[in-house]
Amino acid sequence: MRETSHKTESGAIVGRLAAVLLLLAGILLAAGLCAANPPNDNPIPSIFDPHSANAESLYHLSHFVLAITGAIFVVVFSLLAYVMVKFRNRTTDAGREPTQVYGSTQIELAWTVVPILIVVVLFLATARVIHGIQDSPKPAKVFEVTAIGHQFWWEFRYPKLGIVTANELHIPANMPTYLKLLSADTDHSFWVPQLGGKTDLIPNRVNEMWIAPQQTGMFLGQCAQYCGTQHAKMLLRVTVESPGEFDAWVRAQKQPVIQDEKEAAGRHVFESTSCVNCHAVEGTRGVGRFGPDLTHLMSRQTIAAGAAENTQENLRLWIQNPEAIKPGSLMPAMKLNDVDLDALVRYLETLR
Ligand code: HEC
Ligand SMILES: [Cu+2]
Repeated sequence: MRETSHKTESGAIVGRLAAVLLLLAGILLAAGLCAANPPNDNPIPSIFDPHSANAESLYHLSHFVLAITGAIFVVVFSLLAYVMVKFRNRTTDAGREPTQVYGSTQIELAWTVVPILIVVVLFLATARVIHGIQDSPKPAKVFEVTAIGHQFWWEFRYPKLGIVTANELHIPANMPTYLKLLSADTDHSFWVPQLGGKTDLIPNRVNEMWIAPQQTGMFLGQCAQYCGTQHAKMLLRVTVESPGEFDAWVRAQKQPVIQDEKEAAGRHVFESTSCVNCHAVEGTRGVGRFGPDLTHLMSRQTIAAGAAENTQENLRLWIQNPEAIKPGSLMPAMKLNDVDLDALVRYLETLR
């Protein structure tokens, strides 16, 4: 009689353990599939794949923290599992209470002192990495960019080159880039996980951060601070280029727009509607700074801070109804008639 009840009990425990293991295996498999197959042109912005000196030190720190917290997990989980199995309620216990233990200086000291030590170690390790990144001496040769957060897009200014662009940052690979971070409205946060940690962009304050990419390529990022309705579609693209490629990009950005007379009608639509109050296009009446600079719009792969690809269809849809692509966007629906809209989109497509 005793024997059988014992057997069914352990059977139930084994069954439950198997279910938990199966669940864990499923989660691991799903995570593995996600990590194993990143689409080529859209790398997963993971902190576990660093490509910049400062991102590298954060990566090592996160390994250290994960090792410590992982060890805590293993110890606590094993003790818990052991206690649950060993002291489970047996039918033979007949509802009796176990022996009660009141107060143990040793145990209380242990569970106070050990966590304090762990927290101090984590704190010191983190402080060391933060100090190493923030207070590292500025090298003589750096590249400087100003990034301005707007609801819900990024403005990038290259003061020494006289270039203004949006959402897609191009930087050279052969020197560190120092970013001056400003905000036009509310709190944003610049975060490209593979290139560095997060730094906030705060109104009326100048923050700084640096990245030192070790490799060319495109890296995705994201505003990491809730800044309003459309915070989620405030993406960032950083293209790290070889010095040659970067110079070619700079030359293209500095080239004056060739005003194509064939598209004069579209240009007229642009200049005679309120587009000019919010957008700048060099050599036109448009000098607005509320929205992205459109002078070299077609040099960008995406529009609306990565919310859509920069195609003719998307441009058309965007101007007619930005909400269709990015609900909450601060650009109003322009409600143009089809003839004007077509002419305007054709004109925008000449802004290379
Ligand atoms: C009230 C200001 C305002 C007006 C008027 C306005 N826009 Fe915008 N526009 C914006 C803002 C703000 C954004 C950025 C939206 C975002 O990404 O969240 C934007 C984004 C864009 C973009 C995408 C640019 C990029 O690189 O992401 C294009 C193209 C554009 N506007 C064209 C126009 C045209 C053409 C007109 C006139 C028919 C116009 N806009 C009128 C404010 C305005
Ligand atoms: Cu933001």
